[in-house]
Amino acid sequence: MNTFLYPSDLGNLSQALAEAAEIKRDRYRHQSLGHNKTALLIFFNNSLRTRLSTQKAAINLGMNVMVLDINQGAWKLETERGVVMDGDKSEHLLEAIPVMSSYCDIIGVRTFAHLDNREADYSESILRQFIEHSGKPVFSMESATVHPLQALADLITIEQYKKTERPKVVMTWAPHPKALPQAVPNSFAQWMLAADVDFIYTCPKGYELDPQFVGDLQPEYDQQKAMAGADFVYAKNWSCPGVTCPADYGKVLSKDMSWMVDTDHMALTNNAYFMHCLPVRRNMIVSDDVIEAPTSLVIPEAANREISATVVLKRMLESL
Ligand code: AN0
Ligand code: CP
Repeated sequence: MNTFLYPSDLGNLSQALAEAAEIKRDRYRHQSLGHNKTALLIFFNNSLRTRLSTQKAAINLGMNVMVLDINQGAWKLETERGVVMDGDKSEHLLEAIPVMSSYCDIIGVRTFAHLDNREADYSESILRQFIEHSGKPVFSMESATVHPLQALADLITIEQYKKTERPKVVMTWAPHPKALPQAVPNSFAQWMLAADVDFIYTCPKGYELDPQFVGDLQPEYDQQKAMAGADFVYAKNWSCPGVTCPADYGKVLSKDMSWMVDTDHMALTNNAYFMHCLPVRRNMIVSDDVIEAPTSLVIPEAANREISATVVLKRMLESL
């Protein structure tokens, strides 16, 4: 596997889930695979879970691991070609990428959407430059439009906790004070549609996700109706994807607090489990009661990030 952005990069998902289950039983099973191999994890944005779980995954596989925070100690990078570099950026990505790749075997990149230019974000312009110019396998650690390590961990979690063969999984938009990327909901929807679950999502008007990720699936605008009978409720905020109104791309269109997931919402479900990728703002996205309930999976879900990253690094090591 040379790139990791989409479920199709893993091929058969049942096979990947079987590998995840095997790794969960013994996470050090493939420790010789990464001997004398180095992973470089590059962060343009903050992270707690991705940073730690991906390092741990590399350790599980016997790899060496290096972490670079671009905005803390490295030179500020220009990412656009043709710019006269007379500002605060000292180095261009086009030099930085081959230099960084000369020190490692596999590269992970976190580079959030900037939310001001839909075309640049939706073409994954920064991650694509790494893929094109590094000559190394590259995986997204949340890039402009996708967060596949999260979605794979979410799928592993659903597989682990489901009580029926084909559970009903409902993703709901929830309010947040700041504009957030669409990467998490894009990937969650894309992976759920690729997996064997009954998936719907609900959001206010204007928050429709890009057909690249949801195909022709339309949202249910009535949140209460969507929640009825859910086995899993996956909450997430996202900013306007600009599908119906491109001029609104990246904007906060609603802060309607009635969308926050509380016990009244959960009462509509089939005693559903609650999921969120974290970090989460309590009493904006989800009430204290719901996130602290025994049905909240946020901690095991985060723990499964180590498993998803181990599966992905293992696949990349196998094809070096
Ligand atoms: C990010 C987001 O919504 O994409 C990262 C989530 C994993 N969240 C925040 O910036 C709060
Ligand atoms: N869920 C997730 O990716 O968390 P971090 O932003 O802390 O890595």
